[in-house]
Amino acid sequence: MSQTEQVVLLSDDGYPIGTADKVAVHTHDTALHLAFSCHVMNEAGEVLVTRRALSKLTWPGVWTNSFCGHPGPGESMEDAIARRAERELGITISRLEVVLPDFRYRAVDASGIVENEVCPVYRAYTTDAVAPAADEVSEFEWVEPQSLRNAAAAAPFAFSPWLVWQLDELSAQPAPADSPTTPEDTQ
Ligand SMILES: [Mn+2]
Repeated sequence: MSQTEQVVLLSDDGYPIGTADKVAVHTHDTALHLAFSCHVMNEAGEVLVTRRALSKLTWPGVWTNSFCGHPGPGESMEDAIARRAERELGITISRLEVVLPDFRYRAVDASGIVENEVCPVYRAYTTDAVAPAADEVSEFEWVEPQSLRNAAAAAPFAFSPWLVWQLDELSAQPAPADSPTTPEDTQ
């Protein structure tokens, strides 16, 4: 394994065209690369929201989805997600499914650093107690998915831009089969 974490660079139409050092690639003019976002659920149907550590290069201190990461060269998405779940949150995940396979975004953080990723979005479950790595996650909360959507819609500036966009796209999808919509006020 190399000394530094490597990411997979992509052409504009999404094909691998090389690799780059993870730290070196994230600049004011970041090249498109491969990543993922994961939304972790517990058995109560709550979603895990995390606050990015203040020491992180991009979006320090910003509330976001459970965790994100970059698959290394030759690493499967599933392996990368399991690796980052353990590294960032100290959890094992199960029932991994892709929920936004074509998500892609470019965003600029308050310091001018750019993210520019093809970033499929996954959902997974855990029954573990979250034990975050201090250099990745400074705080976390389990919240009702609808409460998170409401909060992100009311105050999008308080969350990572990719989370806000992901929630918008997920809201446009039908509800998962195991959580049917049951309006409380049906007469
Ligand atoms: Mn990235």
